[in-house]
Amino acid sequence: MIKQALISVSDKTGILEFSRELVALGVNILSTGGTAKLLADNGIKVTEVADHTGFPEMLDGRVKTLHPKVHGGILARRDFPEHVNALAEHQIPLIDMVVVNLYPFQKTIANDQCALEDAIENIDIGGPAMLRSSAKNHKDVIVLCDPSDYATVLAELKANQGEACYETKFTLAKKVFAHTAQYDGAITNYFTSLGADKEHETRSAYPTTLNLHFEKVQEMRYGENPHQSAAFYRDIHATEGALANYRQLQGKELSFNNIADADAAWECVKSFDETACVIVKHANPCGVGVGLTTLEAYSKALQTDPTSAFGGIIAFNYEVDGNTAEAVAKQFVEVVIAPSFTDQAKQIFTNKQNVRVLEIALGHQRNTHDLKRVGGGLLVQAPDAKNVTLAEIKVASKKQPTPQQLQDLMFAWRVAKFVKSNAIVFCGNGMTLGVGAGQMSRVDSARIASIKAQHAGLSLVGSAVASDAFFPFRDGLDVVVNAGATCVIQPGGSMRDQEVIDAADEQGIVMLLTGVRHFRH
Ligand code: 93A
Repeated sequence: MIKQALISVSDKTGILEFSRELVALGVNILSTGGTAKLLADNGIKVTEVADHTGFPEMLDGRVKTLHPKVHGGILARRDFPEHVNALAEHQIPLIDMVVVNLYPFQKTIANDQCALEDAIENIDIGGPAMLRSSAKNHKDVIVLCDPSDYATVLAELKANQGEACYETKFTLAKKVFAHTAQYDGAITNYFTSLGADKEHETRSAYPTTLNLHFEKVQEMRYGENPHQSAAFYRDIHATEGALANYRQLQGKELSFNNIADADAAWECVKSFDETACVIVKHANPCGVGVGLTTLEAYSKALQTDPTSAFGGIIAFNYEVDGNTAEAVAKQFVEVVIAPSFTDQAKQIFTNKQNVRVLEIALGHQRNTHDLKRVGGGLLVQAPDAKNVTLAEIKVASKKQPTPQQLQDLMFAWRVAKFVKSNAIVFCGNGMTLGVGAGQMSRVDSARIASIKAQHAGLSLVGSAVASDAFFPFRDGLDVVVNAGATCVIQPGGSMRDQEVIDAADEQGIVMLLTGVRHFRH
């Protein structure tokens, strides 16, 4: 039966209701300045920590709860007679519950203009000390650092004569250590991001040590291959629109490869404003289509490469209706992703229980960093967020593009960004016609893309081509033009740009330069 709780919170959400209920359970409440005032003003009986310790809050609040009468009451082992006797000798009452949330350090530094002085004042010292003391002694102390836990803990206390079971206390303690580690990580990242100048006015996005915070979502049966163990972690800052915030409506558990491919499909489909469908296999789009309906977009995406689409991951950026679901359910599909599904669509998928159906809100959340693990290290970069606008694109050829060619080229360029390098993408009429991905030479990607279109029975006559990086020689260009392309979009920037542009003019095709490269590995 808990008798005494210490409450000291910066985020005062839900604290009045919670404290009131504790008092009703007969709990004595100790509290710090601002929190105590709020409780007292609302008619809740409370003892100030300063009155409890006999020591005033001092140094502008820097020392409020750092006192043996607080930490002794939390840390004493109730089953150790020496501990119990020591408390009696020094007249230290037990504290059975600690409710603390910390000075808002992360929120303070989120403002780029935040002064070092401000950041420092928002480093909580007493709060983490109490949280850690309680979490260490979780066998006897209930510790809460998150307002969203108040209701469940209260319900348990009420149902259990003012007690919480060991499992609950352990779970809460685990949460505390994760929370204080993350808090300290944020401080470390901030300090190590400060410039060398005395006022630390420059702040880098890349601190000298990186504290990343991910929480486990699930463990998988295996990783990329059955002999590799694996788990999926979510960035604790992930918001709506992030793949990691998926909601699975049905189907088997997602595998490692499912999640990797789902991410590729979701990132690509999200980049379209019009209704789009992206089919991914082995992390590459094997078909992309846009249309007036999700069904039209899907039919186009499927046509590009029906062979590869078998067992693929299919993503939509608009609600999936019954007609589309019916068409999708006819093929072997591993995962279907959309912001939402109509009831009819959901019903249709229930007949295909193996299909994993994911709903992800359509937020434009982007990771702050792109991470790539290398032996003993980590490569960190800003994500490839660049989307060129028409105004930034130059026509390099003598021939000017028609409006239809421009539209096809912009579509092709958008897709190429999501295809592994070297990427060559043939498109036309709002769909991909041939995708050449992941080759070590650009000319081979071009050859593969045209062969794939042939196999799918698609004509490349009058098609548009995007190349994710410049053509180092004219050979790649010759391959796509001989296959039927009449317009090409590429970054430019090669030593031999002139040779390639001359080739375009010689062949009488349109060539656009974006000035932006989209390598993806
Ligand atoms: O400045 S502190 O590091 N020193 C302390 O001794 C201390 N004790 C509690 N910050 C301290 N706290 C923090 O005060 C708590 O973690 C909580 O965030 C905040 C609540 O203050 P108040 O009740 O005055 O609003």
